[in-house]
Amino acid sequence: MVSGTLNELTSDLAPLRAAIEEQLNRFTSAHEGCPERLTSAIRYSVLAPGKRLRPLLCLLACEAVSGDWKAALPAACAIEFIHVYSLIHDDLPAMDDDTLRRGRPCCHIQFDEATAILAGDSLQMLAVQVICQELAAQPARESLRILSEAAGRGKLVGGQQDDLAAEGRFGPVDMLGLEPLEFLKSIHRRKTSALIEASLQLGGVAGGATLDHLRSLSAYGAAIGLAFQIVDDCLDVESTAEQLGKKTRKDSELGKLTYPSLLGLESSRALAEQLVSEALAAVAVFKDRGERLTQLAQFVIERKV
Ligand code: GRG
Repeated sequence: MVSGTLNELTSDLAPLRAAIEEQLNRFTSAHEGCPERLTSAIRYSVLAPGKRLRPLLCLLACEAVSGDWKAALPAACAIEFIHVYSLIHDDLPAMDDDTLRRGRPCCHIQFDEATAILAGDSLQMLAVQVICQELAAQPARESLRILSEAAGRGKLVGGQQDDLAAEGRFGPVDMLGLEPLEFLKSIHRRKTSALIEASLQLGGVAGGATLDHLRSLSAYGAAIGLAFQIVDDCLDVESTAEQLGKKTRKDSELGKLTYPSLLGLESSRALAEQLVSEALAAVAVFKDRGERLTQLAQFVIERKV
C-alpha cells in the first residue's frame, strides 16, 4: 500500500490540475471561422468536471523522466481533447445513446446531434493542431505518431467497433477466436488502455525520455489502463448514477460482457490489484521522481467516481 491519502494526493496535484484547466480554457477559446454554437459545445464538453486522469498521467510521466511536468502541458491537453471527443461520440444515439455525462446532459442533449458530432470532429483536429503549434519538430512528429496510433482504427476506434459488435449490433457476436475474458481484454486494451498508455508516452516524449524509460511508462500505462476499465465495470455495478455522474447498470441491461459478469466482483477487483502491482513495478526505475505516478496508480483502483 502506498503512503498518503486521496486528499493528500488531490491537494498535491492541485497546481497541475489548475495548469491543465487554464490551458484547456486557452486552447478552446473562440477561433476565427468557428461558429459560436460550435465553440460553446466544445467548451461545454471539455471544461465539464472530468477527472483529468489522462492529462495528469501525461504530466507525471514527464515529471518522472525530467523532474518537471510543465513541458508536457500541450500534450496533456491534446490527449484530453481526444478523450473528450471519444466521450461525445460514444454518447450519441447511434453509439451508446446516453443522456448524462460528467454529471451534466450529454453534448448532443444540451446542443443537438449534428453539433455534437462536429464538436467531436473539431477536438480531434484541435489535438493535432496544439501538438504542431506548441512542440518542436521532432517531439511533435513523435507525439503525433503515438497519438494517431492510439486514437486510430486499430486501437480506440477499432476497440469501440468491437465493443458495439459484442452487443450483437452487427449480427452474431464473433469473438475473434478468443475466450470471453481474452476477447474482453482485447476490446479494452484498444478502447481504454491505448489512450491511457499514449498519455504516459506523450509525457515521456515531452520530458526527453530514453527508449527504456518509454518502455517502462508504456508498461505502467497498459497495466493501469486495464485496471481502470475493470474498476469502471465494477463501479457500474456498485454505484448510483448520482455518484458517477452518468447512467449506471447499462452494461448488465444490454447483457454486455464485463469483468464482474465474467469473474464476479471480488475476482475483478483482485485482477485490478494485480495489474496495479505490475504498474508499480514498471515505474520503480524512476525512484523518487516516479512517486506521484505510484500514488496515482493506487487511486485508480480506490476511486469511487
Ligand atoms: C467513439 C471512437 C469512440 C470511442 C469511444 C470513451 C469510449 C470510447 C467509450 C466510453 C465508454 C466507457 C464507459 C469506457 C470506459 C472507460 C472510460 C473511457 C471511461 C471514461 O473516462 P473517465 O472516467 O472520464 O476518465 P472523465 O469524465 O473523468 O474524463
